[in-house]
Amino acid sequence: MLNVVIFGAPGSGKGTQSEKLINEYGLFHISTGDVLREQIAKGTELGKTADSYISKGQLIPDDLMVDILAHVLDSHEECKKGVIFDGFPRTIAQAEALTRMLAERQAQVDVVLGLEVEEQELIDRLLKRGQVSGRSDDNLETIQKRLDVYHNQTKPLKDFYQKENKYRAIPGMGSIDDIFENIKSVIGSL
Ligand code: B4P
Repeated sequence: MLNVVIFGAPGSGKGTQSEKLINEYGLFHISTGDVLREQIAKGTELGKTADSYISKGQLIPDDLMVDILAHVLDSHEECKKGVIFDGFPRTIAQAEALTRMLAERQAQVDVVLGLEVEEQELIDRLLKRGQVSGRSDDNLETIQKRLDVYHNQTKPLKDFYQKENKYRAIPGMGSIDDIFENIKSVIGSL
């Protein structure tokens, strides 16, 4: 069983590399961004709440996000074979909750893959995606807010997982395949 957290700023390639990890290792993929966007598309109460935060570039409150993740973990047997956590945790409180939730299931985070990408490249990628995605958060104003949120609330997790000796830096510039080769060698060395 392998539990991987894929970590990085908005636009760093978390979703992109997750797709490749699923194919290579057969892990179950939990993207909290995808879960929230699905609820928005269905027009549920949760979706309406989520949209009010996402469109402003803010994070969904921790308590709500942790409940959502626990529900996903409990409703998919496949999680027992190992999970890619994509976009979760995004705060220290979420990281502590993840440690607790996995411990209750006799599991742990095995590795945190930190995709490291220069700021201008992040902005360029998200603006490019915004031309086709229709996402309410892929515009310049919201991207800037998301990057601020990342620096203030999410980046401290790098330190958190470095102290646990779980953080592995992955250079996230360059071709998608080259980045993935690097990821495979990190996982191979575990
Ligand atoms: P996410 O869906 O996680 O969105 P994201 O940070 O933009 O990452 P994503 O995975 O989509 O993009 P990627 O880097 O792969 O979150 C959206 C919002 O949901 C958050 O802002 C927040 O409001 C809310 N949310 C989600 N999880 C939450 C949580 N745990 N707590 C609270 N709130 C939460 O790719 C970006 C683009 O770059 C793509 O177009 C891709 O094609 C391109 N790209 C990737 N790799 C590339 C490369 N090597 N070269 C060139 N382009 C590349």
